[in-house]
Amino acid sequence: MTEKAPSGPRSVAIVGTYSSGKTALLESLLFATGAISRKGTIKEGNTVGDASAEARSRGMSVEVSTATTTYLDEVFTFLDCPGSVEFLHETYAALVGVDAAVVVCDNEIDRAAALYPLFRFLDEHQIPYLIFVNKMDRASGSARDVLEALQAISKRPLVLRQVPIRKGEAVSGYIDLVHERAYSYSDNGASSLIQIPEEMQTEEQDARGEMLEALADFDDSLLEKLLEDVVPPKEEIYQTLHKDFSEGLVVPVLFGAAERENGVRRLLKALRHDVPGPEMTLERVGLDASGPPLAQVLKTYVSPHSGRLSLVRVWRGPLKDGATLSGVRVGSVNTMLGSQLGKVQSAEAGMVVALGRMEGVKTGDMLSGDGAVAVPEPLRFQPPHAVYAMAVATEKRADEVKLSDALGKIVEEDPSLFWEQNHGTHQVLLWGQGEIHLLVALDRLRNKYNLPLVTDRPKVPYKETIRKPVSVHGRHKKQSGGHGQFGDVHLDIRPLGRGEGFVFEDTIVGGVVPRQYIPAVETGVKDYMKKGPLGFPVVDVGVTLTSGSYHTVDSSEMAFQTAGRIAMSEGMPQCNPVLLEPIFKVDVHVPNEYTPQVQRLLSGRRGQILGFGARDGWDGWDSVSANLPQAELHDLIIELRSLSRGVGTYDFSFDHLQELSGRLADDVVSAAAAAQ
Ligand SMILES: Nc1nc2c(ncn2[C@@H]2O[C@H](COP(=O)(O)OP(=O)(O)O)[C@@H](O)[C@H]2O)c(=O)[nH]1
Ligand SMILES: [Mg+2]
Repeated sequence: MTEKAPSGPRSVAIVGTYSSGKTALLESLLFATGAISRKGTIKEGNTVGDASAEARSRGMSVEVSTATTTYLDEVFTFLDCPGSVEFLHETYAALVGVDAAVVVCDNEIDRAAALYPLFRFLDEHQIPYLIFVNKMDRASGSARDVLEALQAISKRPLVLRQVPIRKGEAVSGYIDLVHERAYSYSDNGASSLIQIPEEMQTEEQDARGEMLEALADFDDSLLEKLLEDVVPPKEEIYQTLHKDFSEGLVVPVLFGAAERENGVRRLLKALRHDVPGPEMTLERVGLDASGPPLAQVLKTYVSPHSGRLSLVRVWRGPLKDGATLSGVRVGSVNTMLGSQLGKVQSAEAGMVVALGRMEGVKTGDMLSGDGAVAVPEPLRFQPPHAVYAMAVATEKRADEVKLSDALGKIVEEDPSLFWEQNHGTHQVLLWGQGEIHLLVALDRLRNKYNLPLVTDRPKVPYKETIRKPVSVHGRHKKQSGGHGQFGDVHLDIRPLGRGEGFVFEDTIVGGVVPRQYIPAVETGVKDYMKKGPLGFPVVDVGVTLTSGSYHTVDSSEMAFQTAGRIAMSEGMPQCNPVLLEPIFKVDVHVPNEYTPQVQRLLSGRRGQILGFGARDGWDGWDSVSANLPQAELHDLIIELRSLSRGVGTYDFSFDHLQELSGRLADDVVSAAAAAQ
C-alpha cells in the first residue's frame, strides 16, 4: 500500500488525564488485536489494565500495567499509565522506555490544560506522541474546540487526521483525511466504508488542506507541490506524516470512543504505520544500535508470592532467559497481559517485558550484558518530591520491625514514596504524592505484608523558647542513711537570638563548683531542655553557671546534674516562655489564571506572601512564594489541586522558627498536655 512500515516490536505508552478512557482504550486495542476474546469493563473492574486489587477497589489505574499483543504480525507492547497527578511519576518512568505515546483526552476543553505537564515531559524527552480525543459518543464539545485548547498548551503543531461525521449531536463516523474515505462506526467492531457525505465535501477539503500545510512546514518537496497546486500522492503524505511524527515535529490527532471501539482500528493502523521502530528510538535516545544486550528497568513489582518482577524496556536484544545482566542472572523473561505472565525464551529490542528475580536491581537502572552502563541523559528523570505525609504505626507493637521492612519494600517499588522516622515528633512518616497515593501504598502494606496499620495526622514539631532572663538558685540535698547527696548551683538563664540554639558557659572562680562537676550541671540543664514549661523542646536559650557550693563527701556528678535540672525547672517558667512554630518557605506553581486564588489560599492559611512571578520555562505558569506555618502545610496540596484542576504543585523547605502566641498557641499547648 505505502512504503514499508517500520519493523521490529514496538512499545507505546497510553497516557493522559485521569478518567479520559486509557484503560478502556487498552481493552479495546487488545480485543481488536485478538489478545483477549472478551472485553472487560471499567465498571465491572475486570479489565486487563486495572488488574491489581488496589486498582480494582478504586476503579482507577494506580500503576503502569503492560500488555503485549500482535497486530498484523507486528508485536506491540502497550503500557497503560495512570493519569492521576498522584501517580504521574509511574507514567514518567514508563515513558522513558517507549517508542511513542498515545495521549488520550476527554472531549471537554476545560480538562485540556491538565495535560500541560505531560506535554512538557514528552517534549523534554523528545518522545513522539499522537492524541486520541476520546468519548466522541458523548456529545460534549466539538473536536475543533478541543483541538484549539490542546494547541494552546502544545509546543508541537497538532494535525487533525480525521473529521467527524455527525448524526444530530452524536458522531457517527469519520472521514480519513489522507485516504479521503469515509467510515461509519459500528458499535463493537470495525467501521464500514461509506460515501463521503455530499454536504461535507468542502469541510473535508479544507481540513485536508490544513493537514497538508502543517506537514509541508517540515517537508520541502510537499511544500513545492502545494505551492504549485499539485495534488501530492498518498504515499508521499504517509511518508511525510511518518517522518514528521517520528521526529516529534507534529502531533497527529485522531478521535473515537474507546469503549465502543470507535476509531480504535484506525488508531492501530496509525500506530503500525507511524510509530518509529526500535532502531530509530535508539538513535533518539543516543544509544548504539550494536552491542551487547541492554535493558532499562521502568518499574519494579514486588509481590510476596511471585517475588520481584522488573519491567524492562529491551534497548538491545536478544535478552535471554538465564543470561547475566549487570552481574545478575535473569530468573525468567515474561511478556505481560495485565497481571498474566507468559514465559518466553528471549525478548527482542523494542519489547517491554518482565524479568523475574533480579535481586538488587532498581527502577531506572540500565542493565547490560557487559557490566555496568550509565543511563544516557534523555532516559533519566527525577521522581517528584513528596508533597503529602501520613503518620503510620502498626496496630500491634510486635509488628514494628516488620513495618520498617515492608516500608523499605514499597519504597523500592515506588520511588516517589519515602519514609522517615521523624526525630522531632517520634512518628514514622510515609511521604508521597497525595492522599490517594498514600492510601494505595497503605493498602499494599496491608494486603501484601499482612500488616494491620493505624494512621494519624503528622504532628508539628513545635519548640519553645523564652523572652526574659532570670537568675535562679537550685539546690539538691538529701540525707539518706550513709552517703548523702549535695549539689548547689546558681544559674543565669537568658534568651538567645533565633537559630542560635543552646549555649552553656560558666564563670566559676575559686572552685565554688569543682571543675569536674561543671559538665554534670550542663547535662542536667540539657536534660531539662528536652521538655520546657509548655511541654516542648527548648531552643535558643543561654545558661551561665555563675556560682554554687559543694560538700567534700556528699557531692557527686549525679547530685550536680540534679541541681542543674532543679534550677532550670524553677527558673524557666519565670522566663516568659513562648511557643515556636516551624515556618516553611513554599513555592506554589500553577497556571497563572489561578494565581490570585493561590494568593488567597496562602493568606487564608496564615501565609506571608513573599512575591510571585512567571515560572521559569513554563509557558503561562506562575510561581507564588510565601512563608507558611508547617501546621498549615499538611493538606495544602489537596486544596491547591482542587482549585487548579489537579495541576498545581509546590516545593517547600524549612525556613525558620517563629513565635506563636494567643489562642492558637494555647490550643497547641493544651492539646499537647491532653495527649500526655
Ligand atoms: N462515553 C464514554 N465513556 C467512556 C469511553 N471510554 C471510557 N469511558 C468511561 O470513562 C471512565 C474512565 O475510563 P478509564 O478507562 O478507567 O479511564 P482512565 O483513567 O483514563 O484509564 C469510565 O467510566 C469509562 O466507562 C467512551 O468511549 N465513551
Ligand atoms: Mg486507567
